[in-house]
Amino acid sequence: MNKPLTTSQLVQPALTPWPEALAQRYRQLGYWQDLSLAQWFAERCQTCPEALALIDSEGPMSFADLLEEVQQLAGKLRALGIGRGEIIILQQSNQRDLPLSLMACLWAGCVPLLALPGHGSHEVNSWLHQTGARVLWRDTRLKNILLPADGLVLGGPTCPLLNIQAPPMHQPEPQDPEGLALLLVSGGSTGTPKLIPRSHNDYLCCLRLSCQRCGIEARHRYLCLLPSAHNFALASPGILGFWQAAACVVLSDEAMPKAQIQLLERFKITHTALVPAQALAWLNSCGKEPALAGITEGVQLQVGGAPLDAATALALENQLGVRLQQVFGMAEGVLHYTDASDSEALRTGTQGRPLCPLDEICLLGLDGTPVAPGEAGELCTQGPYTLRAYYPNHLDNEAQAKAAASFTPGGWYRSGDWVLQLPSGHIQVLGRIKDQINRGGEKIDCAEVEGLLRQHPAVLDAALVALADPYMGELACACISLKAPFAPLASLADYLLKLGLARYKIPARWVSFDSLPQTAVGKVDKNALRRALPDSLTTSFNSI
Ligand code: AMP
Ligand code: DBH
Repeated sequence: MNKPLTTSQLVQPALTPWPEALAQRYRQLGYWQDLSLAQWFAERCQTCPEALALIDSEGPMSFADLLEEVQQLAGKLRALGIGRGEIIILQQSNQRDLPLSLMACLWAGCVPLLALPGHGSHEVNSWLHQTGARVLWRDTRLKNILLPADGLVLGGPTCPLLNIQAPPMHQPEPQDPEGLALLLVSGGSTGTPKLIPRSHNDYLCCLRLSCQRCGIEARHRYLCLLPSAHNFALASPGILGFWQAAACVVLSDEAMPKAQIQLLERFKITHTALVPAQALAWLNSCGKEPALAGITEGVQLQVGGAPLDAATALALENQLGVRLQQVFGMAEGVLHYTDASDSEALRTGTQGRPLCPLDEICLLGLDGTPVAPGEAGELCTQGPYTLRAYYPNHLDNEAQAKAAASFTPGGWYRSGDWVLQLPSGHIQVLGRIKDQINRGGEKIDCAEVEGLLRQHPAVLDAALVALADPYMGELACACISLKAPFAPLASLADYLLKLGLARYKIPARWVSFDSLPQTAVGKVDKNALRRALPDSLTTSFNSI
């Protein structure tokens, strides 16, 4: 049972503001410019109306087309009675609908919550519940969505937006630039997927600086292959960062490496971004068909989201001829980039330097105190585009307390990443201290999946551990102790799928234990579990 909420929990705002002194500094030094995202968008579109903004499978759109479409959609949202400040859950694939619905929400003064296409009804229902949202705007069909009585589903062939007549909204809804602009979804390190509130000022700061740092110009073209609702694809510099430079973005859902590479040629792409698993697949394709490397030659390739080993990084530069840029980021904020001017060792062996001179980095040891220079520690940070608290979860005290534990008493974000920092400021990511599996950039929160498995009538206890995988980096292995006979164990996957859990979170391997090993305090001992797994599992298996 949840305990009653305390007053401080009740008053926690949607977006916890930065301390006044920091906010002043960010503003004085020009990192915060007091514009709303919609005002920024209007300015971008009006400075170069004829320029190409976007290409997808339906064809091209100019910035003027974009603006007109957004103004019309925003007018229709209004006519449907969707009000200022309402949260709208967006779940769209990599087509124009994602940036259009995102900007339309912002134009109308609503708050878009950016779900990824891979999220299932389990995740979407938990956000509907947590935020009290009633509108879901999506292009895929999800079963078992629990909308409130006044709920509304937008998108698809029966979308109410298609039939409603409404005047376009010519001016964007005025917004507080320091207030909540959008909600991103974290990979999560506690049982409930966490929501990340981002303000207009902070999000514009990170996309503007990313655009500068990566040297984006109007003549460049970005191929967006990662889910465009992910922070990497949206703002690092991503779709919005390329628009900041009046450059064109090409959106594609293409999943096959060879066809992805061919898109580079077809659309004269200069930049793209991949997670390491995709980068490995590109290397593999070019190994089989060397002519493909003629296409990748000279392309600026960003790789991030999960660890990239130095040998693969070098192979990307040498065999694909790309200009590699490592990106270490998180939807919570702070970004690190390597630069073209870095030495080969820094480009291939580190995850880069912080984006902003005002990003403050501190490495804490396991005892919570700062480590000596040159020693590894947990990356903790504050800065002009790093959150001060997660979106509150008033319905779940335990999740709320765990989310609060991701911050130091001074409000710095504890990333859970175990890193080294070189004197040059470059970071090397050594691993994680949070209980999370990184499946090729998609983060699986162990506690979340374990909690669901424990609810199965035959399961006594469950623990997820990571297995190394040559393609995905890590895969999830579920270790299960049973309280009633159940076979085959792997059919627990169907149970998780029926609950609506995202497909990428379904464990790839299932191992039965009489009882799970425990630590002295009675927690499941994951180190002992990993040691107990048969070698055959950890050395050879196929990715799902
Ligand atoms: P998310 O919570 O989905 O925003 O994922 C952020 C996490 O992804 C970071 O805290 C890191 O654990 C991981 N990550 C992102 N980029 C990199 C990278 N370049 N190398 C290693 N890990 C990364
Ligand atoms: O993994 C991430 O979340 C990530 C990686 C690179 C990210 O959010 C980003 C860049 O902005």
